[in-house]
Amino acid sequence: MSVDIGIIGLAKSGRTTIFNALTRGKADTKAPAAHIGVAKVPEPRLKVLADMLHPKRVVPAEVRYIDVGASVKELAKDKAIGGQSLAQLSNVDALINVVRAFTDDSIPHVEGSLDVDRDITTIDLELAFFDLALLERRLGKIELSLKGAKQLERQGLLHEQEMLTRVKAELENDVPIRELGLTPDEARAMANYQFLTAKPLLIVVNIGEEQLPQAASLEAKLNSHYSRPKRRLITLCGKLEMELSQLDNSAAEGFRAEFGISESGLDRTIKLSYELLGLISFFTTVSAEVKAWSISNGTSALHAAGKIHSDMERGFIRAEVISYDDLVKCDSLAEARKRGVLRPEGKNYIVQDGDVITFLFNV
Ligand SMILES: Nc1nc2c(ncn2[C@@H]2O[C@H](COP(=O)(O)OP(=O)(O)O)[C@@H](O)[C@H]2O)c(=O)[nH]1
Ligand SMILES: [Mg+2]
Repeated sequence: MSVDIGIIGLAKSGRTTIFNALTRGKADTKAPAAHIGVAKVPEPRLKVLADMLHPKRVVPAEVRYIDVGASVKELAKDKAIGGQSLAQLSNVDALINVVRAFTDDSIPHVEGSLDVDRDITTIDLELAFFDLALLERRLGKIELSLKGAKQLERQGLLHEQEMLTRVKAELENDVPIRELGLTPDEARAMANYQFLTAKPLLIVVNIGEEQLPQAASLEAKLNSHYSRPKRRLITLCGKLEMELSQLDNSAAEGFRAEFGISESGLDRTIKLSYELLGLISFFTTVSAEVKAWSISNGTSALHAAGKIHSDMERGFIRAEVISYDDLVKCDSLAEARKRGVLRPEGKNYIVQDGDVITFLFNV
């Protein structure tokens, strides 16, 4: 399982440009088709571990970006063309909404004028609309099923009906599902429907190069308005980031310094996406490979093992765990073992960000 992030937004907002920047891709910005690409998750601790342990391979975690290439509205309307893209979109873990802020007279804005607030609202409405349609379909089916339902099934259906009716009322009042503060049980039940307003949302405001000096203040101003639970906003210069992503790292750093950009768009976007998704990293060091893995905060050692291989989960014996900081202090696993800081943990242990783990299992 990798982390999947869907890129949506109005046409000509710069979705494909930002997709290319994030994945170092060269997708044709003129082609309307969907694009899928992979980005390596920046993780500075990997390099430190590699320098210490001298593995044969260093394997970063990956994020998949999907540039859907059609609007949510179009996808929902036309099942025939939308089917596959819609399924892809429904499956993502988080969404990026690209909003145009750059000016370019040769590229007319689809709505006729530049208006960041309007465009943010437009996409919010499209997502809400999509979920409302889904809710209505499901509620209709429940209604039908209730007619012939036996007692036990009936209880379940009534419970579901009650929950969905509540969610629908909130959505109609412009409260997206991600802001409802659902209990973990409710959230788990809701996850099955793959509602779009339940997904964490990163709004990427695509600015022009000439706006770079104001990027930070614009971002702060917009965030004070749009930052909510599981929703954040950043400003990026998509076109420049795309050009820089095609250069090697040191050249790109040089240009960034000139433009006064402290961190790459890729790094910032992934970092924020991870925060929104509640993801943490852990590391494995077996078979001459140092690998980074992404899991949800709160995952047990057992499920973390299952993320690597289902055999590891099935035959789980125990985990040997050391925190990244402790390992760096000891400077080797052998020394850590000698000092007794490499500790055995059982299947219910909650994996912490930065844990270096060896899973023991038999199959
Ligand atoms: N001037 C300028 N043009 C941009 C910027 N970002 C994207 N564009 C251009 O806007 C057009 C639409 O971008 P594209 O990524 O294809 O948008 P999409 O339709 O949302 O996928 C392309 O010609 C891009 O080169 C930007 O930051 N500044
Ligand atoms: Mg495009």
